[in-house]
Amino acid sequence: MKIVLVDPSRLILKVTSGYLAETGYDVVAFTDATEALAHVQADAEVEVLVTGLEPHGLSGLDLCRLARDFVGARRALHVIVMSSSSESRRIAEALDAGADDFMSKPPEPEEFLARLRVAARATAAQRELLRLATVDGLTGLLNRRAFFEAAEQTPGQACCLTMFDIDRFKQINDSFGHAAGDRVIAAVAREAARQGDVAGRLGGEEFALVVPERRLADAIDLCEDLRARIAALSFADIHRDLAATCSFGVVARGEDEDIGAALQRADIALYAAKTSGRNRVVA
Ligand code: GH3
Ligand code: MG
Ligand code: MG
Ligand code: MG
Repeated sequence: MKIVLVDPSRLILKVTSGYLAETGYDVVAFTDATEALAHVQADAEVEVLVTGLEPHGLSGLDLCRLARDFVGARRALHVIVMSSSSESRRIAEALDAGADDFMSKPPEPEEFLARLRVAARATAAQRELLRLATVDGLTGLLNRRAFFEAAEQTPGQACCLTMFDIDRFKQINDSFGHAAGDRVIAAVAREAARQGDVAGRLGGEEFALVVPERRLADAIDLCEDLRARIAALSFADIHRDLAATCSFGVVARGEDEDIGAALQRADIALYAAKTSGRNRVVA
């Protein structure tokens, strides 16, 4: 677990970092809250922020607020405020500023370590909820909403997009059963995941991929490879006649075009791929 520790006292930072590191925690210490905030923002693996109330740069409460605002609900971050005063008003202010926990300063190792075990439980639960909310259970790809969010993060113009759909999938279900259909969906998804980091299952047997190519011609080549690999998949352990093909619509995303608009264009190209015979790539 990565911890960012913030306090103006170098002595407290040194002593505390010492026993946390001995226990196996990965600690980065700051006397300046602005630097600490930048570190929390830059390293998504930081899951615990521990701050005194009066570091350099920003107040501890402002650091809580800014760190909390930055991560929102998209990342697990457990914030602990430590203060030499344990007046109720102080504790309430810290909790209202976004802290999850409060402890006296300097912290007693036994208590601090126990509070970090609380932090580990809380962040593990939040990470699991985030995973359940973003990852499709059958395929391990991003679900529809998470795909849109992730794709929106990739700068426009730097990529192309494809939307693709399994051909005559209803027949696959009807002829070989729903479980076989699920196996086909999972196998198609595995091939798609090999082709790019941002791969999503938009619904049923429909997928989308951010293609890490700038030029439409290169994106078409990449989709053509993916199309051929899917068509070559064998499902002989289910039935020797079971096979799957996909139709693809590909677009280059415009500079300021949002993902929804680009995918709508990809869907139109996908429709053209379907009506012109299926198992093909149309741009
Ligand atoms: P087309 O070539 O035009 O895409 O034909 P299609 O049969 O694939 O058409 P359509 O998109 O209408 O059918 C999709 C079917 O996928 C309908 C639905 O029953 C089935 N389906 C949706 N989600 C799942 C799933 O998770 N598992 C299985 N086995 N089937 C699913
Ligand atoms: Mg369809
Ligand atoms: Mg289909
Ligand atoms: Mg479909």
